[in-house]
Amino acid sequence: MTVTESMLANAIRALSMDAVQAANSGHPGMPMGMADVATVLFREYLKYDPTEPKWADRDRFVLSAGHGSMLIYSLLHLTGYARPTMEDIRNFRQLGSPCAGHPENFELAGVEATTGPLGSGLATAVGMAIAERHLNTGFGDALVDHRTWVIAGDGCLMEGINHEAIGLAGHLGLGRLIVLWDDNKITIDGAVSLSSSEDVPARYAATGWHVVSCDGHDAADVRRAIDEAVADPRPSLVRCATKIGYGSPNKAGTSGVHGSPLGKDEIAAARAFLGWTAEPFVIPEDIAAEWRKAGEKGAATRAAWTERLSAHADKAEFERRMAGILPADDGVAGHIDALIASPQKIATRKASEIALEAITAAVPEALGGSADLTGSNNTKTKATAPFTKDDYSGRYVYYGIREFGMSAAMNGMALHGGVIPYGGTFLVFSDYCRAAIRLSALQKARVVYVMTHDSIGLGEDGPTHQPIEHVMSLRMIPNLDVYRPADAVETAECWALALADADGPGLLALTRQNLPQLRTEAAGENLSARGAYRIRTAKADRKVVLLATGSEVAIAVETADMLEAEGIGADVVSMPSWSHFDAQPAEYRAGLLPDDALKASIEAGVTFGWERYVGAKGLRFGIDDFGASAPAEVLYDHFGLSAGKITPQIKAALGR
Ligand SMILES: Cc1ncc(C[n+]2csc(CCOP(=O)(O)OP(=O)(O)O)c2C)c(N)n1
Ligand SMILES: [Mg+2]
Repeated sequence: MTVTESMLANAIRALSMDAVQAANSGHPGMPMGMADVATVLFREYLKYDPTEPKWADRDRFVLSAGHGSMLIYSLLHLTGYARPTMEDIRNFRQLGSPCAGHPENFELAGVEATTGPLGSGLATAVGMAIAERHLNTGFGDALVDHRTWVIAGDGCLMEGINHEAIGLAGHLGLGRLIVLWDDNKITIDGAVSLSSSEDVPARYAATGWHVVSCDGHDAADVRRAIDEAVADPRPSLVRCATKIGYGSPNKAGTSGVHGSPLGKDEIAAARAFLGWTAEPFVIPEDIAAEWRKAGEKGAATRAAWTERLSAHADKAEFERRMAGILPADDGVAGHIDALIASPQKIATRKASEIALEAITAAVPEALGGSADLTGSNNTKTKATAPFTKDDYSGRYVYYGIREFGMSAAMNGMALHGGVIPYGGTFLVFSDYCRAAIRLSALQKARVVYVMTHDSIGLGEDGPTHQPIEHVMSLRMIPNLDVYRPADAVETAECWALALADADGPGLLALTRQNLPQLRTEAAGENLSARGAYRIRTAKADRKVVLLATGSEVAIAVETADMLEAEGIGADVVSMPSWSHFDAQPAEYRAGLLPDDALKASIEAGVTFGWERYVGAKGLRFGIDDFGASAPAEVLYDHFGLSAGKITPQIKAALGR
């Protein structure tokens, strides 16, 4: 019997409904509905080699509709990836199985991005497409010549981030980005028409996309549409008309099949409808063989590519960049030497710009940008020309006012590899980026967020622009290193740390206002790497330790001077990074924060959280309300963040 395309797709359907049934949770509808489209994609278009899943020139495939995770698990298994095994699939959604509820990039090679928050995957794919075009200009078609494919559902297209993502992709003319839209007209609550009546294709077309439609259950029609998408120079939306849960005779086409097991009886009915007689988790050998053959097709293409790489003049540089290994000199050490020789009283955003001049000159993979605040975030350097539709060699993306879209795109760039993205906005708008920052951290993506105007120190723009809870709330995200440097030297040190961390994001909180350079002597090491260190040692008998971050370190030093003038010994600890400090040995931490001294924190943000270091008896100077509009110095005094206002309170606590 010849194996038909429908039989191949039915293998996906069977695995999906059986795995969801076994787990008694999951989403069978989407994989069953998109099985035919995915079969065409993975057999005929997608460039990949399951034996070398990290092959640099593979196509990137992002399942943006992450709830349909069984679709990608089925495909990876059937095409011959080492994982997931059938045992892994049997254990779908169970602890220890790489077949997590939603696809996780760190669980399985072949899962390029963690998806599940709807819309994010598509926006992440935009970044992958940016990275591909950029690297293509540097290394040529011989080494970099691939596409980015996305399967997205109604939800991905409805989310606000979709607007930002497709606007950016359309503007940049990312023609190698192809989105296959599962147009099944169903979401969880029921018909899409309950909540939406927009003309999606018209919206995409208006945004500079090519749009083509097909019958998602007719393989020949899917091929026709994909061929058209591939041929068109614009990014493409392929609208695939499908039936959610196709194969389930009684539930297909309804929201009932979106996120619940079909149930034993309906699975039996589906088996009969599809003519699928094999037991659960068994793929008939002829069908399995046909799928393996599809998976083997890429090997020859990869072998030819490997030969081209071997003969390529830029082989070593290409491999270095794709491996994510920084150049031997990232430019920071020389820059710090210059600062020590000639101290700078500048805002840390300006210090960041100067550090970036050195970094972007030394690290060609650094690819910057800003969400329309280039002049305020100080993110653009001489080495970074604009990345435009006409010149993808540029290293600076004008993201427009698209903070979430920028952040998600940066995730995609980092996950693609070969580039290290950094991008800026005001710290207060980190809230707009937050869902993507969380995904940077979860996905272990090296993204550097440059967040300026980091406190009431920004002054007159007032409470809407003044971060209060932001630094503290960002510290709560696991695997995100938040840095709040105190001066130009710490800023450079924090940049070096953020760049060096290949396994997660860093976020720099930087000031608008000028700060004195407190570090004027060569340290011989990156002191910020400790997370916190003594920047000033008590002269008199130590009674108090002042802990501060960023712009408040200078205030802490002034406070210490006032206390010392009255014979009260005060250490000042600068604490640019909580996460780095928490990773230090216990003796180091205890040495900085001794039990026998009063501890006081000074930070122009919420005091919530500082108990962790100052203890129940410590003092916490900060701001637990929204800011106000006034010049920065007036605000610092108004909110009590000055040496003159802090010193008496410390004396009182010491009984002096
Ligand atoms: C940001 C976000 N909001 C809500 C959800 C919960 N959720 C998961 S799937 C889904 C419906 C998605 O509809 P659609 O994309 O059409 O998927 P289909 O039902 O067709 O499989 C929702 C609301 C989510 N995963 N992410
Ligand atoms: Mg839908």
